[in-house]
Amino acid sequence: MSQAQVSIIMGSQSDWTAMEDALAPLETLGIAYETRVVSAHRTPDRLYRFCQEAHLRGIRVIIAGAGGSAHLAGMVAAITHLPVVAVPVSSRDLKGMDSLMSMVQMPRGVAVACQGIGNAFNAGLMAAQMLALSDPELTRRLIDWRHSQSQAVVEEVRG
Ligand code: RP5
Repeated sequence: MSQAQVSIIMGSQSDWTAMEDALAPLETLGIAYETRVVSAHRTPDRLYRFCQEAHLRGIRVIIAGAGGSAHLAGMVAAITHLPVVAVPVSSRDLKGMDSLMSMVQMPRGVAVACQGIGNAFNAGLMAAQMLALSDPELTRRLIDWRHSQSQAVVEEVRG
């Protein structure tokens, strides 16, 4: 596999079942990615190192998923200049509302592109759209994929 352009990080191995949906659009569109566990509160040194080195390794977009007090995406965005797409992972007690609120409400000056609760698929798609801005071939694949998605929607309701 070629050099990863997208890094998909998550706060815990337990986030994988939600986060693996991010892979589908990346694989369909031929974008190389990596997956890692990076926790803001359990592995702060790993977080810092990851953020400082990501752009040097060729990473261009970071997808960050976490549940609970999901400060991961905000901390990543605070350290690296790379775009950060956030996925609030559904939590046991508050069903992801806690994750959503802590990711979507970033104070002015540090931006995070927050997706819906558990919507890792759209995070992968958003990363692909960002990369397509500077890649005409990828833009063509993205347009073709969107076209086939539209074609797959039936017009007549089947009763
Ligand atoms: C967060 O706490 C993780 O992102 C995960 O969503 C949640 C629970 O983690 P585990 O206790 O399952 O490792 O840091």
